[in-house]
Order: sequence, then structure tokens, then C-alpha cells
Amino acid sequence: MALPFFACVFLAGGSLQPDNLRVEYRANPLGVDVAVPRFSWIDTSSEQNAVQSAYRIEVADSQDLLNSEHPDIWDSGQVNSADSVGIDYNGPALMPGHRYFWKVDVWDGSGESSTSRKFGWWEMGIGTSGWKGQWIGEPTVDVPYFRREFAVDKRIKRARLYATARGLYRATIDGKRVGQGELTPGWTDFKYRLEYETYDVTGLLRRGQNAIGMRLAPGWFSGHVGPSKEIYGTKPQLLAQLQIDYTDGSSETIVTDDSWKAGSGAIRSSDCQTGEVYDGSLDAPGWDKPGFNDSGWSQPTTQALGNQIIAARQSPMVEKIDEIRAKKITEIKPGVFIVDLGQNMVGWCHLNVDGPAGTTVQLRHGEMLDNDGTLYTKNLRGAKATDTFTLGHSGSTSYEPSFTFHGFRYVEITGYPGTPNLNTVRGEVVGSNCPQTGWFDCSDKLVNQLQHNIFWGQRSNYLEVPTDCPQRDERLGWMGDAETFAPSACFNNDIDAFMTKWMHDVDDGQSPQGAFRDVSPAVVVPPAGAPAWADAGVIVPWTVYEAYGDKRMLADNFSFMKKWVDYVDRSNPNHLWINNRNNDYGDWLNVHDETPHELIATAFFANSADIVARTAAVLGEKADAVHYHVLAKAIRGAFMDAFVSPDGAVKGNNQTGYILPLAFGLADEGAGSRHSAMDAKLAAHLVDQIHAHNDHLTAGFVGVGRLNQVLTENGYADVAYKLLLTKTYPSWLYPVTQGATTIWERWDGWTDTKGFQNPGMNSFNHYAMGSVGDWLYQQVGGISVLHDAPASVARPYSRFVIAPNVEPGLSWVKERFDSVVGMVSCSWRTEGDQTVYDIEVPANASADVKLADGNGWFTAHVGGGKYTYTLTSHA
Ligand code: RAM
Repeated sequence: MALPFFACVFLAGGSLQPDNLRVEYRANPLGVDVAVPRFSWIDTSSEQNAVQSAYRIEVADSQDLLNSEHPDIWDSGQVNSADSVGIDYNGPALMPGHRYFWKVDVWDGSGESSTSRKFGWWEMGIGTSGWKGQWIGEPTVDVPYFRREFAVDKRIKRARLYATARGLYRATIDGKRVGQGELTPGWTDFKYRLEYETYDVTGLLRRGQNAIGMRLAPGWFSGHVGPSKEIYGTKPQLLAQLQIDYTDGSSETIVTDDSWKAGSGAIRSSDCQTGEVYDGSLDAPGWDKPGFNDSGWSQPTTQALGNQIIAARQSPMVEKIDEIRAKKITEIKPGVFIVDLGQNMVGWCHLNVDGPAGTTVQLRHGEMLDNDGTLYTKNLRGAKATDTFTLGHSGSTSYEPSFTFHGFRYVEITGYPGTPNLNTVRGEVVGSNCPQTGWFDCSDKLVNQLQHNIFWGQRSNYLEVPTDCPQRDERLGWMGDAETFAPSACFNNDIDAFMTKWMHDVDDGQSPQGAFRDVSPAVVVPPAGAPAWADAGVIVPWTVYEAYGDKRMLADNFSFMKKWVDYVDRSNPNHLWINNRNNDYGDWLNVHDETPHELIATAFFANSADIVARTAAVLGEKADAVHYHVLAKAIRGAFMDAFVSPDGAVKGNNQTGYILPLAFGLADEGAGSRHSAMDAKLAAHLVDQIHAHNDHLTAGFVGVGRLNQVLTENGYADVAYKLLLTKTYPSWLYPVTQGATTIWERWDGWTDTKGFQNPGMNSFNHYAMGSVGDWLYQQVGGISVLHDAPASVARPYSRFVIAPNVEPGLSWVKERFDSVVGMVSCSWRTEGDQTVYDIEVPANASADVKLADGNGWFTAHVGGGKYTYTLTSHA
């Protein structure tokens, strides 16, 4: 019976208005070094089916000129287009350090124009060529302090501080902290590229004498990275430039050079993995204020700039993004206290202490407790994760480290004067501040905890680069982990800018022959080019493009993507990827279900060639589109011949062996056209394989994130739900039942029968196995951006598919996704034999709605607006 009970909510009138104006991903960005910045906005409307028929962008030197309707820099004129994402600036060359103001007008479907008075601005950076100073350093000190005094005797119009480091820096002016960023400037492949930050310090300067103070630490440059240290150099160096413009038109530039003074202070040492040593008795009070007696300080060493690119930061800064209060404190031995924060997190502790001068408090960090209640640190391997704080004065004070971070839930406190309590430490959560864009909530508490763990896995490991884990002596940009998790990540947070930056690291590390690395930035793990890992160099740009419509992501990476596929192609002329697999990891951490490695490799080779073909088509590179399409087809053919029997049995009979040909469309014409007769056979075998394991997961990193997706796409949403809701090992919910607050590296990281897994590789905050998040969003909550869109679909990022799979086990789901064109939401709840769906589609967007209705389907293509459907649940 398929009588849809259908109700639309029509909203009151009002024309289209632009909102959320962004330039290069950000609202009003300071420091943009992109020669052709891009404009984006969202359209809002209270009307159903609102569309944008045209836009006009105006750019001016001042807000007044912008308001006067005579923009002096650029006027796009009225452009008949629905585009609202990533529109190129097309005016005269932009001046370094200059601020530009802009606004956009939009026209709706009936030709009515917007009335919004909103405007935005952006400020250009100084590029690589704008640096006038030198690198300065103080090699005799682990954490050098630098200072420079200067006089301001005129009225300041504006002042900017540009700063970067080979290492990490923190700046103050007259003792006041500059900016909110942590661990700046982060991590790039320092051999080729550095990023710098831009700060508006106008309000920090005053008439008279001023002082700038900067502290410097090894960070990723010369501190521990993975199991090594001093990868890029032995000692950190600092580069800074303070630009002061006066109201009389004159200006002054203070740069790092030998006029600065170098010394030391309370931070004695600091390292991302080891931790920090702070001795308040060695503090130099007033060192970053004018008038400090620096006669005992030395002249810094200097070094000319070198030929690395120094570009304005593109990704969001690492910042404090949350705060966790202590939940429990236990004295496990006299004077040894364990604090439980209740959440595995990344960052550090804020310590409150009251005691006599000279007291040293030590904080050790760990993810788990051992059986006897002591801190479990074996799985941190070489990472000491210890901060020590010595009080310089008697009395009450507080402390936070500056240049380290730890992955932890538990903190061991020793040396504390008196008895610590729940207010003694709190967790300061830090990570790349990518805005949250996804919310998923459902009727099952354990599934909600799984989603929570996925989200926390991401915020813990998206710290400057997407890492495998944040706690042990590893923390590397493992490509396989990044590739498999990227689709989930694109829902949880806006990672467009974050990945734009990381793809520079990926490309910088590509070998001259074309091999992407297994980790990026490229450190520690030679040789390059492992299947499924190196393929991230192709998969990640495509994933980001599909999620955000970021064509420049494709354009900037296209030559590198081609080079990678060409590299594999050259050494494997018969289209099976047999040669040059190097650190071939296979289906990493599968559970006794080892898929043949050449099968995995060839599947990824086909997929990468296919993505390059589709990328070429998007970019209008016709010859390349044909070339890689033909190549992809040949690889698919070779794959099917070599690994798949006519009855759909795949060599090895492993979960991942079935998942990959289904996910990559290897039996068909590629990922864009699925569901061939062979797919049905492959899927049936996959289901048999799953049942043979009593509905448990055996796939590893490579397969598991795609498993539920291919099941659902091939008519087995019920099996996917079963897998989701299985609570026994190995399953997504098993760690949840064991109290996990983040995703574990292994399903059996800890079990009540065996205790801890091998500490050599047992992270409790590893997002890779959380790659099922993508399926939760797409198929359970039901929202996805159109994937593998045919070329005829303009703006696929604004055409959503809303098709939740309602299955026994969940009675309601609420989901929201703050897309690049605005908020999309879908909620459903079952009521008796009916399901009620509430759907919201943003203005200037549309959705293909597909909902179960009795034994059939209700389908509709709808425009922006709110809709409620009540349908008969699937029989
Ligand atoms: C481990 C990492 C990572 C994985 C590689 C192959 O050391 O933690 O998760 O991708 O190995």
C-alpha cells in the first residue's frame, strides 16, 4: 500500500539575501597570499524553491566607496549564474598587505534583487617576497626568548605582525599575548614551505616605548616527530616582521635581525612528545615589556632567508576548542593522584596550585589506567608526555604548557603541595579549529556514543595535519588513515581549508618519479607509494571537491594526481598493480581476513585512474579525460579477469575483497554507474561472508569504511544496520561497550579477557576505524551531496540526496549538515507503521528525495524549503 501522506510547509514571502560572506573559506580573513582570491556566500530566503538567477560582486578600497556604488577595484557586473561558491576575483593585481572591501548582490528567480547591506573584507598578506628580515636563533638554549624594544611617537593607523618559525613561536607585545593561536606556525614540509600568521596588533601598541617578545620552541622542526627528532634542523629559528603604519602616511617596519636580544626564561624545555619543563624560579619578569634590563642577554644568531616558500596560513589555526572538567580524582598511593577527565582528548592541562616557592608538580598523561589503577603509559612508546611545573613564588598560581600537546584522558599528579581536588586540573582541548558542520543524533545511546567517538577522533587528530594518532611517538600524517576517514570528516567539520593546506604537504613530498608518500609531510617512512595509502593524493582532493564544490582543489592538485597514476601505470603495463607496491600494508588491521594485496592495489589503481579521468572532465581537460577513462576501464577489466569468477566469487573470499569492487564500481563502467548484475552477485557473496562471521566486522582500514555503504547501495541496509548494532568483538560498538570515548586503533585494544593489546601499536584515539561515520550521515540520517555527478549537473555540491534507510533497531534519527550552500537537515521517526520525515533544503539548492513507502518508494525532486512527509514504513 503506497498512499503517501504528504504535507508541505510553505513559508512567508521575502526575497533572496546573501549571507555568510567568505573569502578563501573565511569571513574577513587577515593575510591572504592567494593571487586570485575566491568569493563565497550562502543565499537565504524564507520562500520555498528560491533560486539565485544572478549575482554581482563589487570590490573597493574602502567601505565608503563600496557604499557609494562606485567600486574602484572590481565590479563583476550582473552575472547570470546560480553560483555562490568559489567565484574567482577577476580585477587588477592585488597589493600586498592591502585591505579590500567587498559585497555581493543576488537576484532571485523572478529577477528581484537582494537588499542586504552586508559587506566583507579581506587583507592580502606579504607573500614570500615581502620579508625584509632574517631568521634569528639562540642555539645554546632549548627554548629561547627574544625581545626588541622600539618607540612609537606618532599616531598609529594600523599595525600588523607577521610571524613564522622553523619550530613554534608565541608572541607578546608589552606583555600581552598576540592572537589566540596555539602551536603556531604548525607543521609543513619545512624543506620547501612555511606558513606564517598575520595579526592585527594595532590595539596592542601604545605611544612611547613598546616591546615585542617572542618565545621559540623546537616543535615539529627540530623536536620529536614520529620516533625521530631534528628532522628538518637541529635548532629552531624565528622570523617576524612588525609593520606600523602611521596616520601621517609614514610607516616603519621592525624585522627580526641582530638588533634583537636573546635570552631564556621559565620554559626550560618543550617538545611535542616529551612535554614541557617550566621553572618559575628562572622566570625573567618583565622580559617582554619595555624597560627590562637585557644587558645579560645575547645577540641572536642570524641567517638569510633561503629559498623556501613562505605563504600565509590557509587552514584554521590550532586553538583551544573545548574545556573538560575533571570527573574523578583518586589517590592511588601516598602523594600520587589520578585525575579522570572522562574523555580521551588532545591538548594539555590547566593546573591550579597553591604552595611554597620551589615546589615541583609533575603531570603525566595517559589514555588508560592499568589493572591496579596506575597510569597506563606503555602504549605511548617513546612519548614521555610529562609536564613539570616549579613554582617561582609562594602562593597560588596557575600553569599551562605552551609548546607541547598530549593525547590523554587520565592525568597523574605528583609533587602537589597539599591535596588536589576536582578543580586542580582541567583539560584544555586543542585542535585545528575547523567549524563543526555535522550533527547526528538517534534513538540508540551506543550509536550516539559511536558518533561522539568519531567526532572526538577527528578533533583529536586534525591538528595541523590529519594524523593517525595524537598520543604515542608517532602522530604522523598517515595517508591511508586520512583517505578512509575523509568522507566522514567532511560531514563533521568544514575541512576544505584544512585539506587545501595538507595537500601542499602531500604534493611537496611526491617523489620525482610520481610516488606519493605513505605519510605527509614526508618524514620517517621511506620508501613511498603504498597502495591505498599513497592513493590519498588522488582520493582526498576528489572527496573534498565533492563535499564543497572546491574546483581549485582539483585544479591545484591535478598534475600531481596524474603523475601518481602515471607512476603506477608505468611499472605495471598489464594493468594489475603487481610491481612497486613498496610498504604494501594491505587491509591494515583486518581481523584474520587478509585480502590479497595485489587485489587491493589493483582496485585502488582503477579507482585513482577513474578519479583522475573525472577530475579532467570537471576541469575541461578533454584529452586527459579520455586517456584516464580508457586506462581506468582497462584496469577494471584486468581486475575482473584476475580476481573475480563469473559467479561473483572474489579471490580470497574476504570482506574487503568484495567491498572494493563494489565501492569502486569495478564490475561496471566505473564508480559513476553502479549496480550491474555482477554487483548483485558480489554483494550476495559479501553478505554470506558477513553471516559466516556471525555478523561481525573482519575488514581492516581499507575496507571497513566502505562496507556499510556498499551493503546499503546494493539492497542490504538491514545487514548494514545489523553490523552497526552488533556489540560483541569485532564491531564498531564493542569499544563503546567498554567505555571508549574515542575510536580505538584496534577493535580489541582492551578486552576483559585479554586486557591490553600489544602496546607496540595500541592507540585509543585513532580515527581510521571511525570511517563508518560517512555511512551514518548518508544512509541512516539520509543526507549526502550528489556523488559521481554526471557532467550535466551544474553545482553538484548544491544538489543533495535525501534518502534515509529506516530499519529496525532505530526509531528516530535527527541529522543536520551545514553545507557550503546552507543548512540541510533530515529527521525521521517511526510511529506505528508510519514514518514521519522532516526535511529542510537550503535556498538555491535542491534535493532528490527518496523515501520508503510501503513496498515501494516515494521520490521527489524538491527545491529550497521545509517539507514533512508521512509515509507507510517499509513492510
Ligand atoms: C601505523 C599507523 C597508521 C597506519 C600505518 C600503516 O603505525 O598508526 O594508522 O596507517 O601504521
